[in-house]
Amino acid sequence: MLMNVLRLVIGLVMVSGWGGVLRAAERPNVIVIMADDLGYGDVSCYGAKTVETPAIDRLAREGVRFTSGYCTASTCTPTRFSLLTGTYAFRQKNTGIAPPNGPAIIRPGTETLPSILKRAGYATAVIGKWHLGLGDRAPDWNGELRPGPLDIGFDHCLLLPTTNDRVPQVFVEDRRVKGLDPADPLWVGSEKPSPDHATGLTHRDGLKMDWSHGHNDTIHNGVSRIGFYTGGKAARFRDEDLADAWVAEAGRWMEMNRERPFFLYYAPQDIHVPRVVHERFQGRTTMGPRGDCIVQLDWSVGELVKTLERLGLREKTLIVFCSDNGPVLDDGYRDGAVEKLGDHRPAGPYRGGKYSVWEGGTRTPFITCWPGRIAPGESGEVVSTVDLAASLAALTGQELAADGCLDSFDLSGALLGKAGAKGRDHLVQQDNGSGNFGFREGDWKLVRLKQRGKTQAKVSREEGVMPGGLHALYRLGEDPGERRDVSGEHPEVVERMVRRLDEVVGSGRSRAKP
Ligand code: NG6
Ligand code: CA
Repeated sequence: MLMNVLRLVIGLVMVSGWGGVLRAAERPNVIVIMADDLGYGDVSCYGAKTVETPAIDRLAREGVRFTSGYCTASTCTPTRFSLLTGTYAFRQKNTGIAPPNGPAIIRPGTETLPSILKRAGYATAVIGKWHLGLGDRAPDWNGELRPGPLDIGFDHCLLLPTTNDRVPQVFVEDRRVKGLDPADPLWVGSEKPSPDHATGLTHRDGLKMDWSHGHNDTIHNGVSRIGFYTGGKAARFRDEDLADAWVAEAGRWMEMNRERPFFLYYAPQDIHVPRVVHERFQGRTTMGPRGDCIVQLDWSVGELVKTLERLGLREKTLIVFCSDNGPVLDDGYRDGAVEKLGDHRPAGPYRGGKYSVWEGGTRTPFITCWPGRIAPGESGEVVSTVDLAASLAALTGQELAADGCLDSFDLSGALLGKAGAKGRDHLVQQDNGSGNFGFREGDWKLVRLKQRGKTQAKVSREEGVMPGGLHALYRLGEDPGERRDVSGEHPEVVERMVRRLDEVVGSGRSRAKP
């Protein structure tokens, strides 16, 4: 009898992840702030000295600062795919960096974080960078952009459709390009539309920010981009105004939904290239535009918190702060990020950054904050953005579809900073989809390359080629910078981890079948 009760209790603890199911009245608003290209070391609460981030630091001070918080991939599209679906992106084709005319990657009917919270009675919105494609085969820029966020669980959206360095520079509001004049249709393509179309190649001298690689197609706002477009002039935004636009829209939407629980996926483009901040933030740091972007990002976070305070919602709101991939310096524009870096270490103590499967690629700032409910502190538990779906489902009492959220674990206890609650016991790290993987199990980190040679360089643009063969093994505790490959000393660990990684990748899911 006692054993049975014990088993039941243990079972419940395992199932609930220890966060417990909250009664409807206790369910918090949830804001997931996902910064773009922000590295582990880019904010002062994670060790930055050259730039100050008081608003983000405040979240860390009043919440849990995770030291092993991860996104799933070292580029944007796969991380955002897995944030919203609870499934690793490598399980689905075409989840690498989405092109300007890419179709919707998350198909209607997929179990998603917003659809789960909608079932729980939440109002749902995404404001900011999308980069998960729109439309069936391609976006119909002058018509209905369907499917899109509204078909996978969001009630409302205001989007930067792809990235700020990819065309077009327009907002998408719900299903349409915002402010589009039908008399001036928007055309987007991958070929130069006419011989006299001005580009970053033909008009390089007049650019306000020069490019370094790629990014030399259509010019808008003095900056040449990836891809071509014409028309839609009235709908185009200035890069300088993006942060203000997101903040204003988020404020308006939260106020409108103040009486209901809401879920806001807040996705500012900061600090992605081209790094063009509002005039009032220009020159605010010694690091040039990259530093200024961090200041602008921090300002936005502070504004969101101010809005919550004004609406009396601060204690009713769980904020998760994270990033979509690790840092990069020169990502295609000559903006001084390399030259003005000084002592700043964008990835903190970690190796690599954006595009890599070293720790710097996916280990990022990760903070949860819910005043009154989360005791402030620090956590070394391994948590990932892919776990938000199952964790928030558990907190709000929602069952996950059996065939959905295939890699999402209920870590609600760890995310709420509960003493003794465990994070993940293993974690897969991917890049843009080359087949290279990082695999963490406790203190062990395996790096596995798909091929020797060409793909090796891709493991890290910044920090070069992995010496030796296809595998490397590191002990993160004593060697957080992944410098000393100990695979030769521990072949049995390599073998075990390779087998487990194969299992996770090959079995189609890592969340147990219900
Ligand atoms: C790369 C771009 C880079 C950035 C990245 C996507 C070039 C040479 N590089 O292809 O600038 O846009 O895609 O970044 O074009 S992400 O954060 O959205 O994944
Ligand atoms: Ca990114």
